[in-house]
Parts: sequence; structure tokens; C-alpha cells
Amino acid sequence: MFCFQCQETAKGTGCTIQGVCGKKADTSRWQDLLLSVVRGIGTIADSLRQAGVKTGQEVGDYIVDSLFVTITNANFDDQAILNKVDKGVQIKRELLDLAVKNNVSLPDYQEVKWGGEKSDYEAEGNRESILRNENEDLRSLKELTVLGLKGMAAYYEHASRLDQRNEEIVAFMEKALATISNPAADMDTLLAIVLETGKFGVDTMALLDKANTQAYGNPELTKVNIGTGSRPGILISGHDLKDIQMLLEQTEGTGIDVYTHSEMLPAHYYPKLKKYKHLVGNYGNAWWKQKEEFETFNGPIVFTTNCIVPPTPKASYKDRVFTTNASGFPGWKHIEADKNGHKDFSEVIELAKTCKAPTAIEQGEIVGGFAHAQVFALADKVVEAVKSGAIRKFIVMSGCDGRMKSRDYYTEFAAQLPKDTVILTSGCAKYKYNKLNLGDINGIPRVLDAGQCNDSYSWAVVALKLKEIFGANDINDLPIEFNIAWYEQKAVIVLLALLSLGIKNIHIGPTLPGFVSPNVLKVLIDNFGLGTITTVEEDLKTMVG
Ligand code: SF4
Ligand code: SF3
Repeated sequence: MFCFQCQETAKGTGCTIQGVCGKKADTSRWQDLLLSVVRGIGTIADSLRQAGVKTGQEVGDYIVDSLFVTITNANFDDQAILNKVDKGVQIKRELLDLAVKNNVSLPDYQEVKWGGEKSDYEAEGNRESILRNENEDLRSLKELTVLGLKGMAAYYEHASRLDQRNEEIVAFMEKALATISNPAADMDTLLAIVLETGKFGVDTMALLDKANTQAYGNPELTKVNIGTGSRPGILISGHDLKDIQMLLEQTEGTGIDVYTHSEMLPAHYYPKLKKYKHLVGNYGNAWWKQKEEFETFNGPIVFTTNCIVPPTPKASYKDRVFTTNASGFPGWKHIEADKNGHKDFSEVIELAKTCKAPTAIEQGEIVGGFAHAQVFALADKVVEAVKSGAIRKFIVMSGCDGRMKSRDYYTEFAAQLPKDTVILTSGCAKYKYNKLNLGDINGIPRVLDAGQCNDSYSWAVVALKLKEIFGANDINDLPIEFNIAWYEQKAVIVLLALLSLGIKNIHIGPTLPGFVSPNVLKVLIDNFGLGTITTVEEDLKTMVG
């Protein structure tokens, strides 16, 4: 196996025997196979589209779902991945028929030519590994593109579950998949597609923002309880708001409480979700602490997306975990939506009734809900604080959390930031400092949490608004620094999106991606001033002076 898509990749260069995340070599091969099928479908669909032949929503939905399945910590279930390969082979055959019928000629890439015989799955999976691209710079740009597409796909899928789709985004995904399938694609072509991925990343985050806010209202300043109640609970993790909405509807009046976990915390900020009295609080921290925290939660857990940590054989919670959407784990029950998108959580609810209430591991409250509309509502106060010098700098610290010790940097950095600075956050990175009680500046909390990783979009909107208010020529002239923590591929699309908005000198850490080759890194440094982190003391000097 070879996988280098996340920040925890072995030795910073690639997992080759087993993933640090727990991914097995077989799973890795089936993911490589699935991705090659997706590239084949994307390439054919792109050719059909260029020729004006319509393909139908099923194709775009398939591409999106399959890309999402291969995100770090989303799906460890080989059978589920192979079922998607089977489905993809079927879709590909239909598209090939369509091409023949319409006289559309197709590129002769391996991804297009492969016949999809079951007996050849293993060999094709091996052939189509990441290392199929021998030139490390071309490989780097192709992977940067596909990893960005994975993040884009995740956000697109959430939006589509709320009936927001966008044909231009799907068309771009197909074009990008065709471009990276082309063995003759050169550096310039690939660099251009990487940058375009960022542009469509912005569009996809905007689409999801619209989907979430139209369905559930604009996030608003909210205090979230981190303690527990006395009734049994269901813990819901991941990013899909439609799932928590359905779970809240179905648990109402049953005597069961609902708690959010990790990236589901921001559900509390939405008016149409926070109205449920039995949405009691947020339990625990970021994804990587789940092995301990699921033990003490005592009730069932529902994963709507990544991040799953494989349980130890002794884990007491193994029989009470459910997955849905692109997530999956062997032996865990998977909840499918019916054809109207409805999911039946009754089995989870019945199980919860037999469980003890959660054991409290923390007490108190955390504050969040500062997506763009809430920040705009405070705009006068914020502008005043900047003009008077009460706020010297904003530091965007969005992104992911992870288990590496080196991430203590973010806790220390946040704690040592001068009192006249404000942290703008989103994603699970916030768990490194959202319980530090960093105080406020004239009533504005020093940690403003916009929401999930996709809500990094809010910080782009806020930055553009500040640029307008202060009449700045360049977004980079604003008193905003970017110190982003990354782990999986949603952070990749967020980073590409920020670059496409012209934001420079972003620091990413705790380490640089293994999939960025030295030459590609040089391009990113020369054009965007991209850098990583050093020590807290050094970085405080460079970022806040
Ligand atoms: Fe390794 Fe990360 Fe890939 Fe898992 S997702 S196999 S930890 S690089
Ligand atoms: Fe976290 Fe997995 Fe990335 Fe959505 S839940 S930010 S790591």
C-alpha cells in the first residue's frame, strides 16, 4: 500500500505497511481501485459533456460519494468500498454505451480502457496506486488535485442532502478527474487545475453555507453545555446536519437526549436545531479522543462522516456504534436513507433506552456561533475595537485537530497570544484551545468559533467585508494572520480555497504535507508565501510582532 494523504502519514512521507489511522493494506488497495473507477467515470462524463451529451444526476452523486468514502477515517469497510466499485463499473458501462451511441470519442487512458472484470479488481487496484505516477512533481500536483476534490466532494454531499446542487461544480470535478487521468498532463496544466480546484472549493463551501443556513437559519451566539444530563443519550458525530435534524425529530418525546461530538458541535448554533430541548450538549473533544470518551458515554454513537478511530478489541462500545452516508466500519451497522432521503433511527433509539446516562467528564459551557451573519451583526463593535486598537490582530486558526504531541503548539500559541488579539476558528482544531477561557475584548470573545471546517468560508466572507469597510486594496493588508492546522483532505480544500482568494503567507502545520514535493512546495512558497510553523515564541514574533 501507499498512502500519504493525511498529516499523520508515517514518517511524514507515506504509510506503506498499514495506515497510522488503522487503514489496512487491502482497504487501501480497494480505495485506489475505487478512485481509478471514479477517474474513469469522470473522464468519460467530461468527454460526453464537452460533446453536449447529458449524463444525469446519478453520475455526479456517484463521483461525490465515492470520493468522500476515501477520505481519511471515513470508511474502513472493504465490502462497502467494493460495492461502490461494482456500482461504478455499472455506471461506467452505461456511459460507454452513451458515448458509442452519440459517436463521442474518448481518451485512451487506462482508467477509461479498464474493463472492470471482478477477477481483475486486485491487479487493477495495485496498478492504480498513487505511485503509478513516477515523476514526483506530477504525482504531487495530481494528488493535490484529487485530495482537494475529496474535500470538495464531502461538502458537496452535505449540500446535496439538503437539496442544493450545482452542475458547474460537478462539471469541474469531471474535468479535473479527466485532467489527472491524462498521463501526458504537464506541470503547467496541473498547476492550473490545482488552483481552479481552490476556486471551486470556495463555490462549494458557499453552496453548503447556503444549504445549511436556508435549512436551519443563521448560526447565532450560543452557549453549549459540556456536562451531562440524567437521561440516556445518543452521541452524534461527523458533519452532516440533515442527520442530526432527523435524529432530533425522531428522539423528541422518547426520553432520550442527544449530544453532539467533535465536528457536530456547531449544530447547537443553528436556530432550527438548537430549539430542541433534548439537544443537551456536546460530549468530549476532537475525534482522536473517542476511544476513551465513547467508553464513558455509555449510549449509542452515530457517525455521519469521518473521523472514525478503529476501536480496540476490548472496547465496550463496539456494539453500539452506527454509521451512515460515506462512513463505515466492518461490523458496525450502516443506516441507509430511503429513496426520499429519510433515515430510520429507531434501532439506535431502542438501544439508547437500554443504556445508562452518560458519565460526566467535563462541566461548564463553551461559546460559539460566530459565522458570518453573527459577526456582521457585531460589525460596529468589531470595527470600533480595531480602530481604537483594542483589537490588534485576528488570527485564523481553523482546521483539524490530531493526536500528534507536536499539536500542543496550538494550545500554547493560543494561550500566549497577546490579550489584544482574537482567534477566528472553525473545524475540530478548536478543541486545542476552546476550553481555555481566554476572555473577551469589550464583550467580543477572544475565540470566535464559526462552526465546522467548511465554515472557514465564513472567515473568507468576513475578511472580504473588512477589506471593504477599511477600504484596503489588498486582503493581505488587513490585520489578519492565518495559522491553520491540517489533518485530512477537507483542510486541503480549505487551503486551496484560501489561496484562490489571494490570501498569502498562510502557515500550515504541525507539518507540511507529505504529498507536496520539494519543487511543488517551492512554487507554493514563491507564489503564495506558504509556510509552516516553527516555535510558539518565533511564530508569535512573526505573526503578532
Ligand atoms: Fe496513512 Fe493518513 Fe493514509 Fe491513514 S490516511 S493510511 S494515516 S496517510
Ligand atoms: Fe476534524 Fe476529522 Fe478535519 Fe472537519 S473531524 S475537521 S479532522
